[in-house]
Amino acid sequence: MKTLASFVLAAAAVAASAPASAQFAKPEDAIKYRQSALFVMAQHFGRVGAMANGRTPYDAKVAQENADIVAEMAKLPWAAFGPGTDKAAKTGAKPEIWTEQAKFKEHSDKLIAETTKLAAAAKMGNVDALKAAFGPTAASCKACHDNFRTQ
Ligand code: ASC
Repeated sequence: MKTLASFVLAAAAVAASAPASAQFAKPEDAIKYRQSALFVMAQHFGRVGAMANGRTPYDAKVAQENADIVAEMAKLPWAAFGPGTDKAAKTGAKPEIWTEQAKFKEHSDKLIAETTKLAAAAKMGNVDALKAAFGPTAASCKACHDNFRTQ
């Protein structure tokens, strides 16, 4: 009984530590999920960028709404790069994602940190703060693409 109880506790601990988003019915779903999350993030990041670069008029509320979405989306793709999701569907993901996992995680953590700062900057309501945060965020997108995505 003691053994069963500790097994149940251990299983519950594992389940609780895995994000809900880490569970996919099949590898193709994981690939579609991460590509979709990155696509949605890019759409909203593009809207922030247009304002940061003066291509569209600065609107503090719109900047904040879009930057918040970017920061939320930035958390999602990484759980979908699990084992067996390297080539189950068309993907630009390089094998290094799975062979250099610590380095890949550094890149995803960096993106999460930069997009969090971007959202905080957008909340300040001035375009200069937005501009200052946009560059480092775009650089973190690019660094990961340069290392881990086929061009
Ligand atoms: C974007 C977008 C990316 C990044 C990257 C930054 O707007 O879709 O993937 O910025 O181009 O270098």
